[in-house]
Amino acid sequence: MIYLKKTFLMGILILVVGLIVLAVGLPIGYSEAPLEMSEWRVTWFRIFSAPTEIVPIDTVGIAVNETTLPASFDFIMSDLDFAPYTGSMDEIGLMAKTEVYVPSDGKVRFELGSDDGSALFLDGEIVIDNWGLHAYQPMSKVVSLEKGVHTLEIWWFEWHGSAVLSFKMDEKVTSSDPLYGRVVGGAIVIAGLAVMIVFRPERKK
Ligand SMILES: [Ca+2]
Repeated sequence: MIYLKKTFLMGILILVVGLIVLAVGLPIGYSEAPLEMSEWRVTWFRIFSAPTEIVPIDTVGIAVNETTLPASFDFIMSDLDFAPYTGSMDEIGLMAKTEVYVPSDGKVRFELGSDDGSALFLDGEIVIDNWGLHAYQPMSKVVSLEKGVHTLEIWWFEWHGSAVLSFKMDEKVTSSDPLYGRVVGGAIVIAGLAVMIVFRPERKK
């Protein structure tokens, strides 16, 4: 009899867990969908001074080249990589723009690294402030994005010494999936009810 009683209580416990899952969802219930990126459109600059505050590179330099770079969610350029575009490895900068199509609402992680300063903008709003004269340092941020097309822009400058620019972002958007929580929660509730019915206490005669 004690065994049956414990099993019945276990059914109630399973039922409660199922109801909680139904109410709050599951942290592991998520989906991933691939992003689509256009090629980067880049304007290259020779700069006259190292900007202490975040300003468009064209306010401290002169455009010397316009190119595209392949659409890439992950790239790193350093020192000699810049010379073909600017004719120099120092006192240079760039402003690069692209569009990203996000197929569903969700979270995306960005990382921007630079020597010297850089900034990342999403739809015109600053997301990562990595500005200043400094050795290479990466900075990252996770951002919630709505489904649709979003604009990304990078501003970067190199004054003296070594020069690096790196960019990384998730290639997939991670979305929480409420349906998953409901299906799993519903299944747990049914399992709890089944246990309660099968192991229900018998009435004394
Ligand atoms: Ca430098």
